[in-house]
This record gives sequence, C-alpha cells and structure tokens, in this order.
Amino acid sequence: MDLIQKVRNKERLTQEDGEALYDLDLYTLGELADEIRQEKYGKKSYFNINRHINPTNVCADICKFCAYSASRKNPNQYTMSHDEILKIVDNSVKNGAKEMHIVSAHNPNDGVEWYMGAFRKIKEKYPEVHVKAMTAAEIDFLTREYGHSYDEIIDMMIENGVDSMPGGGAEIFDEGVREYLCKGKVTSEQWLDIHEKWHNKGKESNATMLFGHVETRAHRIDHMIRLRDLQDKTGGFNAFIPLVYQRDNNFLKVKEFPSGQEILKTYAISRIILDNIPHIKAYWVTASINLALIAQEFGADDLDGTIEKESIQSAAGAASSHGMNLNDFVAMIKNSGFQPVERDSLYHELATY
Ligand code: V47
Repeated sequence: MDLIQKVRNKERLTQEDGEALYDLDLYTLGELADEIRQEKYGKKSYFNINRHINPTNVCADICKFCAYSASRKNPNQYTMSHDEILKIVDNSVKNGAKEMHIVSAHNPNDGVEWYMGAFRKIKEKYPEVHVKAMTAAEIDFLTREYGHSYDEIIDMMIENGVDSMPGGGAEIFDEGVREYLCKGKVTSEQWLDIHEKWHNKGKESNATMLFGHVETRAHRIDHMIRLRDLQDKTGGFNAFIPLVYQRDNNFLKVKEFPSGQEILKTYAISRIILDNIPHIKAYWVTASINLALIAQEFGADDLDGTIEKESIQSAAGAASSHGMNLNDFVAMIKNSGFQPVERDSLYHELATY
C-alpha cells in the first residue's frame, strides 16, 4: 500500500516504512506530521517554567560526544554541595520555576547519598516542586559503582522525592554506534529495562535520541521502534525528545552535520512512527529556537521550558547557558502562530497565554 495512505490510515509503520519516510519531500512529511499533531493538540504548544541543574561535571564514564564531563577536555571540575543546590532551588522557586530538572555526570566521589540527599532536601523544603531527576545512565552508574540493584536505586529515588525521570542517556540504541560513542556506559537494553522498571512503579519518564553525528537514518528509526515497543508494554513515556548533536569541545569526529531539513524530517518522522508516545518535544536548546519554532509545524507540540541555565549542551556550543525569558518565549510561540500553553511536568495544563 502507498506509504502516505498507510500513515493517513494510522497503520503501524515498520522499520522499512520509517526509512522510506525520509525519502518523501519535506513538505509532504510536514503535512502528515502536522495532521497528527493538529488532531491531538490543535495549535497548542506546551512549555513549562523549569530550571535545569547540573550538580557535578565529575564523570567516571567517557562519552565521545560530551563536552561537559570534567574527565576529558574540561579541566574545571565542580561538584555542588547540597546547600549550593538548595540555594539555586530557592532562587528558581522565587522566579516561578515549578520543575527542577536535575542531571549530573557520573560522580564516583560522593556516594549515593550525595544524589539522594539533594532530592530529599529539595522535596522537604518545596513539596509542590516537581523533581525530574536521574537519567537511566546515572541509575546504571550508581548500581555499578556502589553495588545496588536497579530496583534498589529506583526505590531510593521514590523515597527521596524524585517525581519523574528525564530521558537522557539513550543516545542511539544501535549497539555498534553505541559502542563507538560511549562504550562502558548503560547499554540500550539496560536503558530500556530501567525505564520499564520505573514505569512499573506507576511513574512516568521521557525518552531522548541523540542524532546528527555518526548514526544513519536507519539507526534513528530503529531507536524509535525500540521505544515504541516498550511504550506498548508500559505506557509510561510522556515525551520523545530528538536531541540535535552539538559539535564543540568534544572528541567525536563528525564529517557532516544534519541540515535544517534533515532535522525537521526527523521531528516529523518521530511524530508519525511514535503513534503511542503523546508528546514530541522540540528542545530549543539543541534545535536552536528558530528551528524549534518551525518544528511546531512538523509534528512537535512541546518546546521544553525556560530552563534558566543549562550546562551540558551549552558546553558543546548550544546557546542555552542563560535559559529563556518567559515573556520572550511566550511571544515567540504566539508570533509563530501557535497558542502557548504552560503545562506541569506531567502535561496537565496550567495556563493559556
Ligand atoms: O543524555 C550530551 C545529551 C543529554 C551532547 O527528559 C548532548 O525532558 C547534544 O537528556 N550535543 C542530557 N546533546 C539532556 C537530556 C534532556 C534534555 C532536555 C529535556 C529532557 C527531558 C532531557 O544531553 C544526554 C546526552 O544525550 N548531550 N552531549 C552534545 N554534544
């Protein structure tokens, strides 16, 4: 059957279908993805008022794409104390942040309690603030370093106030590419297993895909289909976030970077393939705000948030070190023809601007 008709009939797409979607022209793909997006959300574009906190850059693992980790080119190690983290939270809550998105490097120096104590102290002081913390890569690291099981770490996260898990650490699931990018870190199977365990506790999470480096289009489709398979089992993913690879200050040798067209096609295809993941997030930090705004017409319905400060991707060249002013963010979404809707971390609508 004609692929376009198959998409419009909402039939499940295969690996081959997904690869063939890339051969469609950008406008056709955009139209197909936009039809799905409009049916689900109309012109609504979601965002939240959040703060990214990256409490340490000391890392026991080595990922070629990472410009943030202090074990590589970056000689400026830092690890925040709980008091320093709480000061950031105090300030951000004053500024209206409702979510703390906390992602650390894999710190081998301070024990599990350094991680868990921070979450607990934030939650004790601000029970209404949503703590989104601990990528599957961090969880896997803690089990390797300190001899716990995944279940034990997950139970500790829940006891200490982690509300949801971010989607980091997924990179690209293809084992060959993964071996080249980040050998020794959480495997694809383990990443999926950790999210499955988290979902089985009744908790929600996101999923990312780092693309635009050495992977092929087929690897991206394979990544999406592995997520779709898990989502069929658990239903626990809220959002899929294609992260565009940032090229500065790291050890990955990439010959060709994806064009804006290729990035938009990838958003559109993810909207089409991931028929069971509710939200597609155009994370403005890695897409650039300009392309993220256009991605709203290519299947994306979410732009992440105001962020305030971000250290991982800005170390690799993204223009995100100072976040985004709320009024500017809202005005840009409006000017691009969409309706800004502030959401909480689990996509309940809070305010329409
Ligand atoms: O897992 C590291 C990525 C991720 C680079 O869940 C890079 O809502 C691009 O996961 N170029 C952490 N990306 C950030 C993350 C995230 C971001 C926004 C929202 C959510 C969510 C999650 O950053 C890592 C890694 O894949 N990353 N280096 C780089 N050079």
